[in-house]
Amino acid sequence: MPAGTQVDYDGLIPNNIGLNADPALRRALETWHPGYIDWWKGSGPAGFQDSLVYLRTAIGVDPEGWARFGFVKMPDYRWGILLAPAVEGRRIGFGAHKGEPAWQDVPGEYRAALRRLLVIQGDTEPASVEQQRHLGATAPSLYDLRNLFQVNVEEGRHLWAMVYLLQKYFGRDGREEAEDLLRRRSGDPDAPRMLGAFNEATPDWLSFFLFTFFTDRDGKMQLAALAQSAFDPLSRTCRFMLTEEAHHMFVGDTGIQRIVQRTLEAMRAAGIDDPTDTDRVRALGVIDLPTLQRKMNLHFSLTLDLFGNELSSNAANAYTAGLKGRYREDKIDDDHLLRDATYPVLRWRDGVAAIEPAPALSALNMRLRDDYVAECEHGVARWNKAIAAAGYDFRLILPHVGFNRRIGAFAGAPIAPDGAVLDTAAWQARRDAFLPSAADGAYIESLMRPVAVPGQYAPWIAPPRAGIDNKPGDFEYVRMAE
Ligand code: BYC
Ligand code: FE
Ligand code: FE
Repeated sequence: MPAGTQVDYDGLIPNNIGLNADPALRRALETWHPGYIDWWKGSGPAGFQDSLVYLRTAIGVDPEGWARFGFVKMPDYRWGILLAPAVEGRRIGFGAHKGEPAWQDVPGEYRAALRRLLVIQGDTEPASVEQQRHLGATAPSLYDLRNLFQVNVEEGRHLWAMVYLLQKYFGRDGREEAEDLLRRRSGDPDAPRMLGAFNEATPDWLSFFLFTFFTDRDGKMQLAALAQSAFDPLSRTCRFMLTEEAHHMFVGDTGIQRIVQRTLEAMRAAGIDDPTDTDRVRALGVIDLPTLQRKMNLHFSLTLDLFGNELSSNAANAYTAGLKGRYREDKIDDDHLLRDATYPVLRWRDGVAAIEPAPALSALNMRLRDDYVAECEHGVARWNKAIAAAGYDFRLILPHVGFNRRIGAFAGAPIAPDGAVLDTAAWQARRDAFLPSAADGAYIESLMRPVAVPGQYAPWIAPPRAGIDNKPGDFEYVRMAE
C-alpha cells in the first residue's frame, strides 16, 4: 500500500497523517474541535441538525473507493484530515527551486506568504457554509436538500484541511489563525470573510446552483494551482480536496440543467414560442431564461473578482517561490520559470478593452482566470444545447469579463454584458437589464417553497436523471427529526 493510504478511523479525528504519533498536533486539533462544532451548529445549516442525512463520508484516499454512504446526523459527520498519497521522490516543478526535492516543511523565508495563502483558502470554506445556511428551509426536494448538506459538510472538511496545515506547520501563529477562521462571518460588518464574493448573500436555490457552478469552480482552479506547490503537505491536501470538489460543481451544473429543462418543457406545453415573454413564462411558475441570464451575469462577475488583479506581484512571487503554480503546471511544455515569457492580458485603456502582452510571471492570475473562463464556457454550451434542441432561438452567454467588476483593471468600468462600452449613466439606467432586479428576486423567492416528499420536486426544477449512490427515485435522502 503506498505511503499515506492507510486511514485511521478510530479516534475523534479520522486521518491518514499519523495523528496518534503527533501528540502536539493532536492536542491543537482537539482543542480547536469544540469551537468548530459550535460554529457548525450556530452558523452552519439552520435546522436539520438532528435529521438523518444520506451522506458520503471520506474514509480513504484510494481514488477507486474513498467514500462510504450512509445516514448521519450532520454534527456527527466524521470530519477528517486526509491527504492524497505521497508521490515517491516528488520534485518541485516550477520557479526558482525547480528540480529540488519537494519540501516536507516550510522554508523560513516563505512562511508569511504561505500562511497568507492558507488563510485565504481556509476562509472561503466556512464562508460558503454560512452563505448557504438558510437554504434548507426551501429545498426543492429531499435529493437537493441532501446535496446541499453534502456540499456543506465537505466545505467544513476543507476548513479542517487548512487548519491542519496551519496548526502543524505554523505553531502559535497557525493556532491563532485557526481561531480567527471560526471568528469571521460571511457578511459581518465587523468581522467579514476575506474575499468579496464570500460576503454576498446566497438567497435562493438558483443562486446556490450558480454559486456551486461558478464559485466552487474558482475553488477547483485555485486548489489545482496550489496542488502544484513545492510544499508537499499542501499539494497532497489539495489533491484530495479536488476529489470532493467535483461533486460540488456537478450539483451546480446539473441544477441549472434541470431548471432549464423544466422551463423548456413548460414553455412548450403552453405553446410559448418567445422565451423572453417573461410574464407568460412566469405565469407557468418556472424560471424564465432572461432571469437566469441576469443571475448568471451576477455570479460570474462576482467570481471573476476572486482571481485578483490581472497583473499581480503577489502571484509572481508565489510562483517563483514555488508556492502556487499554474493550472496543470505539470502538463505545460515550457521552462516553468517564465523569466522571459509574456502572456496576453486584457487591459482597460482610455475606455477601451485591449489585449496587451505582459510579463507572464505578473500575469498568472489572468492566466488562471482564462483557464477558468474556458471551463465555464463548456458548461454554458451544454445548457444551450438543450435550449436549441427544444427549438428555441435563445442562447445563454457568459458576460464580458469586464462587466460588473470590483477588482482588477475593469473595476468600475461601465461595460455591458455584451462587451459594449457605455457611459456610467447609461450603464446605471440599464442595470436592471444586466443584473437581477428586486422584482426578479421577489419572483424567485415566490417559487422557493420546500418539497419534502420523497421523489417529488418543486415545479420549477426537473428531477435528476439518476439518484445519488444509484438510489431509486423515491429514496428518502433526508429523514426529518421528529
Ligand atoms: N476580495 O495582488 P492581488 C474556494 C486583495 S474559492 C477582496 O491581485 P493576489 C471555495 C488581495 O488579497 C478559492 N480582496 O492578489 C469556493 C491583495 O491584498 P493584500 C479560494 C481581494 O494575491 C466555493 C490585494 O487585493 N482560494 O475555495 O495575486 C466554496 C491585491 O490583489 C480580492 C484562493 O483564493 C477579492 N476578490 O490574488 C468554498 C487561493 N482579490 O495582500 C470554497 C488563495 C484580491 O495586498 N488565494 N484581493 O492585502 C490566492 O491565491 C490569492 O490571494 C488571490 C488574490 C487569488 C485570492
Ligand atoms: Fe471547498
Ligand atoms: Fe466546493
